[in-house]
Amino acid sequence: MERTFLMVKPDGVQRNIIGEIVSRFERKGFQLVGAKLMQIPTNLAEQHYGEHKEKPFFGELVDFITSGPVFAMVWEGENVIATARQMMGSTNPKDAQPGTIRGDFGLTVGKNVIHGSDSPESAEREINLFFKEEELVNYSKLMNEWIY
Ligand code: DAT
Ligand code: MG
Repeated sequence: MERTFLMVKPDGVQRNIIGEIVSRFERKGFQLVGAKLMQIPTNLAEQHYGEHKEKPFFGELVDFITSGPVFAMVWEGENVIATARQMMGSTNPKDAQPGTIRGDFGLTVGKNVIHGSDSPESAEREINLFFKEEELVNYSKLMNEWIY
């Protein structure tokens, strides 16, 4: 079963929408297999956003993601990587459709509420960056018979 890394960013935590965001993925049918509230150290932030290190906004991005606690999660389900990206909406909330997380809760690209892996390779890399194997839980839910 496919897994992805999702993270409520510091703005989402401060705005009390962790529950709202978790609820959307639960209701969709995905299964939570790991989660923690954490303060990201600078070196982890720089690694996580390594692909953007040449971008003009890199410093701002690292400052923002380390500015307060985040809620890091691993979710599992069929096609979860691409579907979670669709549920998040476009990177810039001004372009994100209503009904998506960024479309419903964000206004500016700097504070866009949620992070989600964009490919199987980034999902694997990011899950391993944020979670140890023993922090992820393998379990089955009876409800899955009504989803799959
Ligand atoms: P996404 O988070 O949708 O995967 P990304 O990987 O291109 O988007 O960029 C990572 C984060 O960097 C994004 O969530 C917000 C920030 N960002 C992206 N483009 C930006 C820009 N032009 N100015 C400021 N911040 C930007
Ligand atoms: Mg990205």
